[in-house]
Amino acid sequence: EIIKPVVISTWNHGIPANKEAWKVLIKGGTALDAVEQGVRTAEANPQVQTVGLGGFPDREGNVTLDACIMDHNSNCGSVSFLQHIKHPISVARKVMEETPHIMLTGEGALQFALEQGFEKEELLTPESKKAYKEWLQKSNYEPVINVENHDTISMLALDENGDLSGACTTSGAAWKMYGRVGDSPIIGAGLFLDNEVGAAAATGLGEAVIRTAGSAMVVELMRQGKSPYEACKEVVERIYKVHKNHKDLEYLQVGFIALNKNGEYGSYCLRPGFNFAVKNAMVNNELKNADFKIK
Ligand code: SD4
Repeated sequence: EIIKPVVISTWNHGIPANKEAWKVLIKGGTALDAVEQGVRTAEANPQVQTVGLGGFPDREGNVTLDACIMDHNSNCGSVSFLQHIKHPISVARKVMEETPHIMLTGEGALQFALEQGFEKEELLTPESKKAYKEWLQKSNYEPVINVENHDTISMLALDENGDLSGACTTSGAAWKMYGRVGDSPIIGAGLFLDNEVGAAAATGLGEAVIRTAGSAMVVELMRQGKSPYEACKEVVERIYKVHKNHKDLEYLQVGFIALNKNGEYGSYCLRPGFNFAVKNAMVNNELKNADFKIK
């Protein structure tokens, strides 16, 4: 029996995000609307210092945002290196629906957002500015595992109709170089879905997820018959193998969530500390700790 609707999303802020997404799903709304509404909660929350408003800046003090969205028809939209817009996920959706393209970046993305009626805002909050000033004293780039490269919100949903959608939005790795783009706006890396099979999304060090086409691989493994858990596990193990002798290993954390067409979900990460939130008719928006590779 297929348990639907269902929504899953990454980290603690998945709880309020799922709650919002559920309001859409329970009314028979689409997974697309659900994931957009869901992740907007994290974008708008200044306490979430790794997504949207209040995000940690890059090493020059700029808050730059990456986001993407994908629906059951494989339509997708994405923005990268976007500044001054609180809801990049909604801009990504506009790129999907209103342009002939998939991805807009930097100044072009900002210009498009303003044309679409989004407001230009200051996203660097006093708290994040303070953290930045503290970071500047040492200025070393070794992201703290589960802290500085964590908290991207990725969300996957299966609606009443049996259709999948996904969304992913982040301010990226804290203290990154100006212009750095991570996995989160890249379809196939930070997010991927195939409505015949399932959906997957990533969190963690984007460089590692891009190198391995992470989310696309998870979906492909589900197509070959693996459960969402098994598919996430195999890709994390592959990422570990690829990075065994890599300089990034020291601060490498990656985690995946996956959801298949039957409403089954799963997750796996490299190191302890990654959790995700689940809401369906059986699980009432609970946080679950992902199983991990490096014990
Ligand atoms: C990035 N993947 O920009 C993002 C950061 C992240 O959880 O996921 N944090 O590399």
